[in-house]
Amino acid sequence: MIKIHHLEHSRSQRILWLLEELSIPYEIVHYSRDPETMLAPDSLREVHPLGKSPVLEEDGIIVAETGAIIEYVIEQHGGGHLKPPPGSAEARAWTYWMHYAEGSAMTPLLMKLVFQRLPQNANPLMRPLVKGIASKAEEGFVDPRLKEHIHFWDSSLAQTGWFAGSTFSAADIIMSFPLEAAADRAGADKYANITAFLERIHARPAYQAALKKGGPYAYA
Ligand SMILES: N[C@@H](CCC(=O)N[C@@H](CS)C(=O)NCC(=O)O)C(=O)O
Repeated sequence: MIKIHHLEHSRSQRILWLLEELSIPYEIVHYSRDPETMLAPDSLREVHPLGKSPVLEEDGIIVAETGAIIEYVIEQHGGGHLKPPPGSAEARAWTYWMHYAEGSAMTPLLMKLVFQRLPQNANPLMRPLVKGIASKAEEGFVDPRLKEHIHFWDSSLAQTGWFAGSTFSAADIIMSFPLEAAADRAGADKYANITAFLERIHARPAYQAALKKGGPYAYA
């Protein structure tokens, strides 16, 4: 049976959701974050050297990286679901989003999170200075980049409401995390197509079932 090494409050939630959408039985190994550092416990490094979640395990096969896990599941167990027909324009879009979500969209979001947390981790005497530098970097560099990405998502969703063609697919699953995070901390909730997308995915029974099984999930 598929085993998912799942860290609370994390991107890993998408894999549980994918498996629920496909009605594939799976087992979850739960990991909690360190309450101070928010990092994963060292025990995850015994599963994969980088100690990040998600990691999929099946019959001795270990697969890390959300996109690679999604492709593995679709290929091995998808039965033709959640991926457009090979060779179609929709399939090319699907592959694009599969790489873009973690390769491009998450970069400015992660930078924003780092700059937001910098002042609170600084020496109290240095805090005002660090805060000033962090705000400058956020406003001058990160926020404009992030805005471009958010506009891009909103206009991509304008046509059909989904990322790869006219129906729901695993491209929507991988894109859910950047959109959720950006709605929470970067103003993406002010964009109509993004908000409608988030409402639609959150209402899906498989999304709800995955949330119940996965435990705490605050993507901020
Ligand atoms: N691009 C990787 C990112 C993996 C990743 O950074 N996972 C986070 C969860 S959101 C994690 O494990 N963080 C805990 C840590 O860094 O210790 C993927 O999509 O699988």
